[in-house]
Amino acid sequence: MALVMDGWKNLLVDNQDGIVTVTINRPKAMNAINMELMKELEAFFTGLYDAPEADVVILTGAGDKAFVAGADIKEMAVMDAHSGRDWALLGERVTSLIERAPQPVIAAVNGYALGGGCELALACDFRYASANAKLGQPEAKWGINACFGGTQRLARAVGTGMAKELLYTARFIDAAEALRIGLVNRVLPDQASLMGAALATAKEIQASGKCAVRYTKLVVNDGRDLDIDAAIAAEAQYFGLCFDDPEQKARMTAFMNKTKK
Ligand code: CO8
Repeated sequence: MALVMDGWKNLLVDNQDGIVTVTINRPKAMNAINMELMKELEAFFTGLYDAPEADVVILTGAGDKAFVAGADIKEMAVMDAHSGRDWALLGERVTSLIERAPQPVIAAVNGYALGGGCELALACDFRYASANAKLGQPEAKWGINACFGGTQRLARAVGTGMAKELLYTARFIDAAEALRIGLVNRVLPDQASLMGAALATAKEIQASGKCAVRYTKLVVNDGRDLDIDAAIAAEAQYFGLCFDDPEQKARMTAFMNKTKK
């Protein structure tokens, strides 16, 4: 399956010279994720695995109010144990697809990123936020636990104690607090500068070796769950593989020939 650009009901997809922006587009519901939207995300991110034309992905939300205000509470309200579990499994599948996508995925958090929205952002490689962003895991307020991987990824991003505090209290935090605790890497004054900064960083990544970036993503992700000896052994394996890639020869030769700074 290749990258699909058109025909989505809830996604807008744009490819600017290899930088693919995916906009979650359900602004009337603050981009809340219902089943239909989640299945589109699953199909889109599955397609990315076989999309050599995509170098870097930016994930954002339509409008200037919300990245994603969570899973659709109206749809979840009537679920039972079976449909709730299936919904959670679908969400976990999608967040894992994002986390393991071959391309780096940057979350541009342009407003509310709550519950499943915060969890989607957490599955991305890193997050930038606009100054009006509010992030949080309010699930406990609705009588459920976070279930798109949030209990695990939030703790890994900000530490267990901070994650527990946010999960237990259902509190929203603002962009400055998210920056302070390391949940986002940068805060930009508004949506335009947020998208500009995400695009500029995507271009910087694009200028690096494609294989090098992809292997780095793999080894950082995989190494997180290994002990240090196994993790650095994996690092050496990927390092070796880089030398099979023509780009390494071309880039180092260009340095020696002084044809590239
Ligand atoms: N689900 C459905 N609709 C939503 C959601 C949502 N999560 N968030 C907002 N909307 C809708 C509102 O219902 C409203 O629609 P309508 O105009 O038809 O009434 C519209 O968006 C605008 O929202 P508001 O009028 O409420 O706008 P405000 O600016 O007053 O407030 C807020 C914005 C603060 C975002 C507020 O809407 C809110 O608190 N929303 C809920 C946020 C939330 O708690 N999200 C987490 C949901 S739980 C979750 O994500 C669990 C995921 C993991 C579980 C998966 C495993 C099963």
